[in-house]
Amino acid sequence: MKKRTWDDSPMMRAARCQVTESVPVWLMRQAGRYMPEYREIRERVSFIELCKTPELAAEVMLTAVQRLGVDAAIIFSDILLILEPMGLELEFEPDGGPRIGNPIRNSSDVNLLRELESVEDLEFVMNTIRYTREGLDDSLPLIGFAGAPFTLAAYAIEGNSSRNFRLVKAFMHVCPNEWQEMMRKFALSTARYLNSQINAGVQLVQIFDSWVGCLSDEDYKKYVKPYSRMLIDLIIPGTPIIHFGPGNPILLPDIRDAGGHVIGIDWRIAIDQAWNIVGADYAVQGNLDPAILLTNREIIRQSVQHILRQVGRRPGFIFNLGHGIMPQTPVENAITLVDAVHEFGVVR
Ligand code: 1CP
Repeated sequence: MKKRTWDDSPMMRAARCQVTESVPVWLMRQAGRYMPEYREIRERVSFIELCKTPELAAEVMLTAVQRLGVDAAIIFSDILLILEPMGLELEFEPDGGPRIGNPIRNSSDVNLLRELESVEDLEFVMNTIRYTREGLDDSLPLIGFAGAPFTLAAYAIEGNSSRNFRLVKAFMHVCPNEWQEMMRKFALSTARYLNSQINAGVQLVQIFDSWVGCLSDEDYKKYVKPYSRMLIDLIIPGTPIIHFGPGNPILLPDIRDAGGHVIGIDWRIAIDQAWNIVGADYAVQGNLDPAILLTNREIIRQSVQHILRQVGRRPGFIFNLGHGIMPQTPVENAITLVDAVHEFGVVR
């Protein structure tokens, strides 16, 4: 069978640490509230309904990809949707924040947490993948994603977005056996979910450990790393894995050792310094501060050049933000960023 052209795209090549003609760029949360087209759709449907309507979810992402001119699409979905078929009641409040109706607080809650045996209840995600892949240019890869066990546990225990993570940390230390059982369920369920996404047609997967930066290195090693590794080890070989755990650069060597081919880097550490820490055998993705997109064309272009200069010509770089794009971002500024990476990131 003839290889699809996405297989030779800058994004896929960079993920495999191969030389590229240009630096690939995509943005975390590239489809979202900062886009007028998205806000218009959200006036008609709730966020969860949007995720569960594959034609619409695909349209939202395809519109963003076209508007920005990025080098990859990510499925329009959410890391929290897996919690529903595992037995947790998920809602999004009118202000956008998530809420779990029956958070995990004790050992009987952990027993009630259902390991995902089949992805039947998440079939809408697989359909979003099919529709997005169908509408996407053959030259662009599609990224699937899921939350890492710790970040899922943080929402499952806290019950909402937390600032200090006191409940999840207390649970981890006070109930280590229940913690292990819960993390095992999240790791195995997420592996099944990501493998189904791969079978449905995504070319890479990204694992979001969005809140892991709240932990010390010691606690990461003891309570989190074994389960991130369990998950990553179960993913179908041959699919590049992007492992993103922002917030605490001290964790980078352990995040790398937990697994993945591309390590996501936030803006708290310089990209060249981060790459030296993770090592040249790994690709890296990052790391512009999303706040820069609230400034102006000149500052955005200079910031892009600065990062590209730090990276130099090392193969295996994927340009992205250090975390998700902010809702206040003017769309023109996001386009300016993508254009600047394409202008200055041509490898001559
Ligand atoms: O319309 C709205 O109000 C919903 C806003 C929104 C969007 C656009 C949420 C609610 N989720 C998403 C989509 C989404 N979420 C995507 C796909 C779209 C894209 O990238 O363009 C992805 C990859 C996510 C992943 C996600 N959801 C993460 C990991 C990424 C990160 O930013 O660290 C997390 C933590 C979530 C949880 C979540 N989803 C939505 C909210 C408001 C939150 C809570 C964030 C918090 O706790 O502060």
